[in-house]
Amino acid sequence: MSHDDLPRIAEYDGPVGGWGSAKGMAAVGHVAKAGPGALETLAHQNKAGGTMCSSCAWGKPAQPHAAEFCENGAKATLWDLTTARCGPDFFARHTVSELVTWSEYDLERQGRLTHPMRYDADQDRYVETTWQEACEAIGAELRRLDPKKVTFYASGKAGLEASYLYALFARSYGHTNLPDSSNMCHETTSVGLKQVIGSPVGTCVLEDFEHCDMILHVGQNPGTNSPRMLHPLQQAAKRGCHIVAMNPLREKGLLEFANPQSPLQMTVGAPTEIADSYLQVRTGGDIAALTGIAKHVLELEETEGGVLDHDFLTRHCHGLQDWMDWVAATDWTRLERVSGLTRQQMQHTAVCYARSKAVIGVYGMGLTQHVHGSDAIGALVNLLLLRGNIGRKGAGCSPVRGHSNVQGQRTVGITEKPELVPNDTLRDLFGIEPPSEEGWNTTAFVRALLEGRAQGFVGLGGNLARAVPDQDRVAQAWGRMPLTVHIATRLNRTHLMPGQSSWILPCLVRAEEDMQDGVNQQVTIEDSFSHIHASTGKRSPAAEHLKSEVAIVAALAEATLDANPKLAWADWTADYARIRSLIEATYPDDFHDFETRMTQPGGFYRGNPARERDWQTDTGRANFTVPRDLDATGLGDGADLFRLMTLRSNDQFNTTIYGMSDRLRGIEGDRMLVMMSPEDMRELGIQAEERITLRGADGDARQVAGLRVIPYDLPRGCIAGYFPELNPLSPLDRHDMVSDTPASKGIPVRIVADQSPSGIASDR
Ligand SMILES: Nc1nc2c(c(=O)[nH]1)N[C@H]1C(S)=C(S)[C@@H](COP(=O)(O)OP(=O)(O)OC[C@H]3O[C@@H](n4cnc5c(=O)[nH]c(N)nc54)[C@H](O)[C@@H]3O)O[C@H]1N2
Ligand SMILES: Nc1nc2c(c(=O)[nH]1)N[C@H]1C(S)=C(S)[C@@H](COP(=O)(O)OP(=O)(O)OC[C@H]3O[C@@H](n4cnc5c(=O)[nH]c(N)nc54)[C@H](O)[C@@H]3O)O[C@H]1N2
Ligand SMILES: [Mo]
Repeated sequence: MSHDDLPRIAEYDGPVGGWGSAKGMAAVGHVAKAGPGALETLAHQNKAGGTMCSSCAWGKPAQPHAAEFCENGAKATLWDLTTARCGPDFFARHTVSELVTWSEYDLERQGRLTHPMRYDADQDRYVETTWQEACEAIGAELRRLDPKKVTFYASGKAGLEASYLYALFARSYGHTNLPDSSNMCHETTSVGLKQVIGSPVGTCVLEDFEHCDMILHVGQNPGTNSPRMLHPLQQAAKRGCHIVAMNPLREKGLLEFANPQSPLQMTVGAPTEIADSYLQVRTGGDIAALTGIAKHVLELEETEGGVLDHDFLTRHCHGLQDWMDWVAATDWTRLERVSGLTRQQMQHTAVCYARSKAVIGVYGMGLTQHVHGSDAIGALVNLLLLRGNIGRKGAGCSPVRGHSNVQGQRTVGITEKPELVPNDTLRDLFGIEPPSEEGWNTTAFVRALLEGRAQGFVGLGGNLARAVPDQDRVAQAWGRMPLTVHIATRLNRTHLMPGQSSWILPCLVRAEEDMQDGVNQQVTIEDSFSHIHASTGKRSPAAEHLKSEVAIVAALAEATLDANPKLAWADWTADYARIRSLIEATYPDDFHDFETRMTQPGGFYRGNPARERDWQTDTGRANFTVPRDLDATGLGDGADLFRLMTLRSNDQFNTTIYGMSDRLRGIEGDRMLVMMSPEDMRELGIQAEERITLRGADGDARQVAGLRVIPYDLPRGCIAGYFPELNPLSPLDRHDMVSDTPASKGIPVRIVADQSPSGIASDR
C-alpha cells in the first residue's frame, strides 16, 4: 500500500451536529443509492401519521421538530430505501463460499433482497424459490425437529404485531427459545433493574428531561447512537442543568453539539457545550466511581445535614444499613484505584448531586455489557435512591434502548422466561399449552450451538452469528444446524453460513406500504420511554415478491402447526387491527383502547409502577445493592491484560456498516483498528498507524490480527475498537452474572506484535 492509500486519521474538530452531519448523510445517501421518495419519508419520520424511524429507540415527542430525524436515523432510512437490489441474478453469479469472505459493508451494499431464496448445496448457491415452496419445506422441517432444539431469534426491529405472532408461534409449536437482541444489550436492565426497583425498563418519560437539574450520563454515546437525544441534552444544558458524563472515552457527542435544525448555529457553527464535567473512568470503573460519589453524599449528610431524603429512604427502601456499612468499609484508595478517578472528582460530583433537586441517571452499553453490569446498574440506583430521585418529576433512571422496538418485543412476549407471559390467558385465547420451562436466551443458544444441541434457527431480522461473542467458533458451528431461516431485508454474513436446509425470506421495511386486502396496514412500536406509536409505511415496496414480517411469520406458523380454529393466522394477516386486539386481550393493562390510542401524537404511555413508587421487587421496596465486585469487569488488578471495549462507529447500525467514517472521533479509513492511550503506546514502543494483533487472555486461541493503532484519549490499560470485527476476542463465558448479557466491554486481551511474514507473532 502506498502512503497515499493509507487511511487517514483526521482530527475532527467540528461540533457533532451542523454541517458535518449534513455531509455525512449525503455521503451515505450516495453509497446507499437512496431513491427519490427517501426525502419525503424523512419529512414525516417520527411524527404522528408518519413512519417511525427504524434506527434507535429514542422517544418521539408529541411536538416534533420540523425535521424530527437525525444524521443516523436518516442514514437508516436512506439505507432501507436504496434503489440497489440483490436478486436471483446476483446469487447466480456468486457462490456462498465466495460471498462469505465479503465484508458486511460489501454484502449489504448490494441492496434489498427481492425474492425468497433456497440454498442449493450442489451448486453452493442460493437459488430462487417461491413462497409456497419455502413455507411448505420449512414447515415440514420444523415438524420433523424437536421444538425444544429450535430457536426463534428476533433482532428488535419488527413491530409489536409481528413480534406477538412470532412469540405465539413459538409457544404453540412448543418452545420458548426466544432470544432477542436485547439479550446482548439491555437484558442487564430487564433483569438487573427489575431486581432493584421492580421495573425492567426505564422510569423516565421524555418530559422529565425538561425538569431535571442534573443528568448523570454513564456509558452511552448519544452523538452516534441516539442523536435525537442531543436536542433535549442541549436544551437542558442551556437551562443550566448540570450534565456529568462518565465514560473512559471522550465522546464528541457528550462534549458539544451544534443543532443542525437551528439555522443560526448551522451558519455560525457555535456549538453548545454539553457535559460540564467529564469523568474519564477506567473501563469497568463505574461501580467504584458511583460508590465514591455516594460515599461523599453520605459524608455531606454527616457534615452538613439535609442531604438524604430520609422520608423516602424509610418508606420506600430496603437494605440501606447493610449497604452503608459496606460503603464505610470501602476506602477511598480502593475507590480511586478501581474507578481511575481522583477522590476530588468523585467528591465534586457528589456536591453537585447533593445540590440538585431532580437527577436523571442515563446509561447505555458502557454499564450493561460487563460481567458485573447488573451491579453497576445497582450502583447507579443506590445513588439515585439516596435523594429519592426515582418516581418523581424530572428524576429517574433512564436506560437508552437500542433497536427501535426492542423494548416492545419483550412487552408482547418475546422472552425465554415463561413467568413473564400470561400463559393462562394464552391458553384461554388460543387453546394452546405454552411450555412452562425456561427457554434459551442468546448465550444459552450459542452454548447449545457450540455443543451441537441446536437443530434449527429462525431469525426475524438480525445478523446473529456476527453479533455474538466467540464469532470464529460460532461461524464454524452455525452450518451444522439442519435448518436455518432468515427473514431479512439485506444479505448478511449469517445468511452465508447455511444449514442443511437454508432459506432467505425477504421482507418489507417499515417505510414501505404494507397492503393487505387492499388496505395499507399500520404497525406499532415501543420507544425507550414506554410510549407506543403507530407507524405507517408510504413508499412502494422495493420488489413485488416482498412480504411483511407479519405475513411471513403467519405463513410459517400456518405451514408448521396442526390446524387450530383459534389460531387464525390468515385472518390476522388480513387486518393487523385483529392482532392488536389480541395484544390488548393478552395485556389489557398496558394496551387498553390500543386502536384509538396508538395514533396520538407522542404515542401513548403504557405506564410503569416504579414511576409511581410501587416497587414490584422481592422485598416490595427499592433495594440497595452491595455489589459482588467493585470492578465491573471482574478482572482485578495486576495482570498485564488490557481492557478492550467494542463499540459502534458513527457509520454503522450494529453489523450494518454504512461507511468507513467515524466522523465524531476523527477516524477515517478502515475499521480494523484499536484506539489506545499515547502513554501506553509509548511504553509498548508502538507507533501510530502500526498494525498489531490482539490475543485473548492467557492460553486461549482467540485472536484478531492486522489492527491499526490510533492514539486516543483513553485511560491507561483501556483500549477500544469496533464491533463486530473484534467479536472473535469476546469469550462466551464472560457475561453479566444475573442476565447473561455478553461482556462486550472490558474484554481481557493482550497486545502482540502483528503477524510477521513467517506467521509467528512475538509478544510485546
Ligand atoms: N447509529 C447507530 N445508532 C444505534 C446503534 C448503532 O449501531 N448505530 N445501535 C443501537 C443499539 S442496538 C444500541 S444497544 C445502542 C447502543 O448505544 P450505546 O449504549 O451508546 O453503545 P456503544 O456504542 O456500545 O457505546 C457505549 C459507550 O460506553 C462507553 N463505555 C465503554 N465501556 C465503558 C465503561 O466501562 N464505563 C463507562 N462509563 N462507559 C463505557 C463507550 O466509550 C461508549 O461511549 O445504540 C442504538 N443506536
Ligand atoms: N462485541 C460486541 N458485540 C455486540 C455489541 C457490542 O457492543 N459489542 N452489541 C450487541 C447489541 S447491543 C445488539 S442489539 C446486537 C445486534 O445484533 P442483531 O440485531 O442481530 O444485528 P443487526 O446488525 O442489527 O442485524 C442486521 C440485519 O438485520 C436485517 N434487517 C434490517 N432491518 C430489518 C427489518 O426491518 N426486518 C428484518 N426482518 N430484518 C431486518 C438485515 O438483514 C441486517 O443485515 O449485537 C450485540 N453484539
Ligand atoms: Mo442493542
